[in-house]
Formats: sequence, C-alpha cells, structure tokens
Amino acid sequence: MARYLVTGGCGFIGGHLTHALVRAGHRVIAFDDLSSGREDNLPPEADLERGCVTDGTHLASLAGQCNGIVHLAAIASVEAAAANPRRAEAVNLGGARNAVAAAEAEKIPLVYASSAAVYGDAGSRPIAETADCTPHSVYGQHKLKGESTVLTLGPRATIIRPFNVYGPRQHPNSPYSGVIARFISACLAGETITINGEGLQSRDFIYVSDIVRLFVAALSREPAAPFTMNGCTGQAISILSLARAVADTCGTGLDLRHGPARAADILHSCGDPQRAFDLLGFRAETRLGDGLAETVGWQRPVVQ
Ligand code: UD2
Repeated sequence: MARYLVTGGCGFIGGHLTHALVRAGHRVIAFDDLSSGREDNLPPEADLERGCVTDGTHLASLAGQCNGIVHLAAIASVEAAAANPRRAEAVNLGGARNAVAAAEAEKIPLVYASSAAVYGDAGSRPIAETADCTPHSVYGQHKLKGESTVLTLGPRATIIRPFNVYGPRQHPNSPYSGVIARFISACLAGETITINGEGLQSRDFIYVSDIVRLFVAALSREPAAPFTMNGCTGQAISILSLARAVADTCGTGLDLRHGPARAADILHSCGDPQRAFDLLGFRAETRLGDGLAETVGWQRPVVQ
C-alpha cells in the first residue's frame, strides 16, 4: 500500500483516479481548491485537502507525506485558459513548477497530466510523441513549458498527454465543458446542438476509465528513465459524426446548427498509442459506442 498525492483530485479525471487508487488499496490525499472540482467526486476513504497548486509550500508539505504525486490540477480547458491567460499561467505552469519542486525535494515520482494540445494541429494521421510540438493555444503552450520543467526530475518523471477524455461525472453545465458532455446535455434537454464551424474537425476520444488505467500504470512503474506518452485510442471521429452518434445513443433526433469556428481550434487530433503499449502494456479498451452509452446513462438523471 502506498499513499499518493493527487492534485485536482476532485476533478473529473482526478475523482475517477482517486477511486481507482483507493480500490487498489492505496491511500490518497486529494489536493483541490474546488474551483471546478466537486467533493462528491471523491470516495469517502480519500482525504480532501483544500488549497491551490499555486501555493507551493502547501503542496510540498503534503508531498512530504506521500510516495508519489499525480499532478492533474489545472484550468483544464483550451477556451477557459484563453479567456484568462494570466490566471491560467499561474495555475497551469506555476502549479506544474510547484509539483516538480515538491517531487524533487521528496525524491518521489511525479506523473504529470500534460495534454494533446501541445502538438497543435497534427494532421489527420495519428501523431507520435516524437513529433514536433507547436501548440496553437495558450493552454498548450503552458502545458509544454510544464513538460520541460517535469523532465528535470529525470527518471522519476512521467508525462502523459491525454487526448479528449470523456465519461460519467464530466459535468455539462459550464461553457468550457467537453464537447461530449455538452452534446449529450443538449440532446437530452431537447435543445439544439451547436457545432463550431463545419464540424469536420476530428478528435481522439478516450474513455475516462481507460485514461485512469494509464495513470495508475505510470504511477506503479519502475523509474528507469523519464517517459512521455500519449493517452489516446489511435482513432478519431469528426465532431459532426460525433453529434450523430450522441443523438443515436440518446435516442433523440439530431437537431443541430453551425456556429462560428472556435478561435485557435485544432483541426485534427489523433494520437499514436504505440509507445504507451510498448512501455506500459497499455491499450484503451472502451469503444466509443460503449463509452457514450455509459455517459448518457449517467447524464440522463443529472439533466432531467
Ligand atoms: C480538449 C480538452 C483539453 C485538452 C485538449 C487536447 C476538454 C474540455 N478539453 O480540448 O483539456 O486536453 O482536448 O487537445 O476536454 N465543439 C463544438 N461544439 C461545442 C463544444 C465543442 O463543436 O458545443 C467542438 C470544438 O470546437 C472542438 C471540439 O468540439 O473542435 C472539441 O472541443 P472540446 O472543448 O471538447 O475539446 P478540445 O479538443 O478543445
């Protein structure tokens, strides 16, 4: 049994990760300022510590009680980061620096949630970790700078670049919510789906329990070398096709309108999953149809 510090532990991914770690017999300190996370995302066995990752002293004092850190806390939206870049820099880049300092002081491993946004527009073919990174967004730029800092930890550093994560407990009610949560919410409420632009942009959607397995595997690995790996399925779907799939899963008709394209929106984003398989034996297992069914099942009572 180990004790882990999960920053952003009350968030969508952090909550699922904390549940998985507790189920595996570990103890978890969830460090969260509840700015977007929710206390009810945590299992009762976890310890909630309220605070922000911009407070390096607080973070370091918690790391001193732990065997490893998973750093998920962030303003985890491309649009939200663009709307408030100074705050995003303080939280996303400053928080990463504080997590690195804490891991360095305690000589413990750090798993850093970077983002596929570091690649910028990757083209329609699956992109490998060796590709050049030219992020379009402030969010991607901060995540990339965070990666450089994390790599200073050497073998104890693991960087995961999640693609588009979806699943139960991703709340739909913020304008910055993920597209799947928003589309499901609109369908269930009988509202019109808004597609930003033509809808030909595509994304690699990975189900939350799959990305959590990758984080758990990364946390348990032997620290032989620093790792950077995609968290993806290797398959992408256009946003227009996604809208149809969501409406089918909800059992509603498809009512959509096209709005303006989003500024700095990536056209295509699809990850190459080979390295995560080679290094950790990880493969995403949940098919999009199954993941959508689970997500709609969770969201139905929330929306109605
Ligand atoms: C996602 C993640 C981000 C980062 C990035 C990696 C979310 C909320 N954000 O950003 O944290 O990991 O992937 O590349 O998961 N769209 C519509 N209508 C809507 C909402 C969105 O058409 O109502 C489009 C949007 O313009 C974009 C796509 O759907 O083309 C996905 O948007 P998103 O906000 O879910 O995620 P993304 O890829 O910007």
